[in-house]
Amino acid sequence: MDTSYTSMKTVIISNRLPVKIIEENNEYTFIPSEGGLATGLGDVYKNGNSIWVGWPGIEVPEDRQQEVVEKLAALNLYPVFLTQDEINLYYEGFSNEVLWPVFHYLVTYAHYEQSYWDCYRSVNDKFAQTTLKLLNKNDRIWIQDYQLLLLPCILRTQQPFATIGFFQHIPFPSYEIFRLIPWRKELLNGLIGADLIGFHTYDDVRHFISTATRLLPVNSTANVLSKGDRQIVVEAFPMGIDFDKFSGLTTTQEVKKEIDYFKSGKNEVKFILSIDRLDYSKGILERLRALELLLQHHPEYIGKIELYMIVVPSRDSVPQYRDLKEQIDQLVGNINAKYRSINWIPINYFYRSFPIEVLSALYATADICLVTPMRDGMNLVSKEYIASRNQNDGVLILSEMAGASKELTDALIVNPNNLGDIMEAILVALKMPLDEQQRRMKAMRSIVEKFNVKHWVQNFILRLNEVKDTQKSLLTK
Ligand code: GDG
Repeated sequence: MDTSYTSMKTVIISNRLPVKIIEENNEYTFIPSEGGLATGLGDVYKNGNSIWVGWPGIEVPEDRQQEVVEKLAALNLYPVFLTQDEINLYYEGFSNEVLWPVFHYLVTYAHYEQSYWDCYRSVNDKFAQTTLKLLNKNDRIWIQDYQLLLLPCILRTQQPFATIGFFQHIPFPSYEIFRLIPWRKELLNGLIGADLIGFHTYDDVRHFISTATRLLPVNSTANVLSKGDRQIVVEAFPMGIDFDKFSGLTTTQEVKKEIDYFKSGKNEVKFILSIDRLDYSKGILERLRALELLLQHHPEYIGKIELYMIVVPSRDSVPQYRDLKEQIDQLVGNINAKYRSINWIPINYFYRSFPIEVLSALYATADICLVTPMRDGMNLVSKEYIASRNQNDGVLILSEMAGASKELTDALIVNPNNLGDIMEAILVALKMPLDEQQRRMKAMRSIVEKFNVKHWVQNFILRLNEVKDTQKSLLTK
């Protein structure tokens, strides 16, 4: 078994490359982005001869593609160029209007358009063609997420002995939900081209195995599927965060200044934080309704609590996201109008993103972090809050539907559909004695610190090597 996880070339493939693009004076500049996945995989693709393949994030005219290829190659990144039509149909269409809602159990939001599916197939094929040109015989391939479900099988067909891992960042639904998709068998056949398939939780693993064995001619023993002489291992790899980064940020001068600013004049007010991308899976409306319920039934907290709610713009060309934004605006407006006073407002609502330093100061200042998604593969915000609590105080309220709830059992766990449950949890959090906060936070911090994003990457890659070694030894017997 290979013990050094960076010693062999890994080809990482994801929908988006980990870069921010700036286009100024007809010139492209690419800045490596520092999202969770990019940080975790940094040790892999920034070192040695490993590479990352993906869409650069904008439509690049044909006559400028060579320039982009050269600039990205300097960062070990290789672009798959997509047209605006492809982005509309493959990404916004099939990925975000079929797979995203169905995998998050919101089946009535799905649009089963044949044109979306046709384009999803052809774009997965495009990713395969770019990858095959860059691939050498012994390379290890690691595919990320639901936009590329067909890619494992396309690559396997071309390279029968390739080492292929796949990780899905969003939930895998139960069979009864997945079976609704018209192209269900094609999707599953695509995925089982991989040697190792990873999900955040054991529940996702269970759902995938039961779905695959019901819909495909495969057998399963525990968490291994077999098809002919091929074996496919399916396991849980709960993703972590860069603990040191979030813990360290709160001690920098810049963040300390922001923390002082947030705290000034607010000694009597408890501060509740919520941070999400705009998405119907995140339970934003329900969270607001729970806060409204609290203000209605516990008027003693009027003037004593404030919610800071950051909603990061996302997918706003999809109609359901636009509707959701309007509903949030309206509900926030109603609650604030009803309960605010001249010098106090219950909800400080921001529809934009902030620099990481502001985020860090918010995490470090918030007495309570309220994370109540209807469904979430993992939810990294909950882990970032914990990593930012260097004094071991603060309370995390966490939905049982988030993958993170399986690890962070010392949070106050709630059912996000039960507004009374969320309200009660906020009341418990507001009154929780410091020693209890510290006991819970310490336990969660040690988990988030140990199972960080680098641990996640290393674990997946080592397991992929191990699975492949076992397969090879079975084939030579
Ligand atoms: C998908 C799955 C799974 C947010 N606001 C700002 C900002 N953020 C960053 C957070 C966090 C990330 O965005 C959000 O991550 P989540 O995990 O909470 O959610 P998704 O985006 O839906 O991610 C999810 C994840 O993939 C990983 O597998 O956990 O279940 O849905 O890192 O910090 N960052 C900055 N400014 C903001 O205003 N800089």
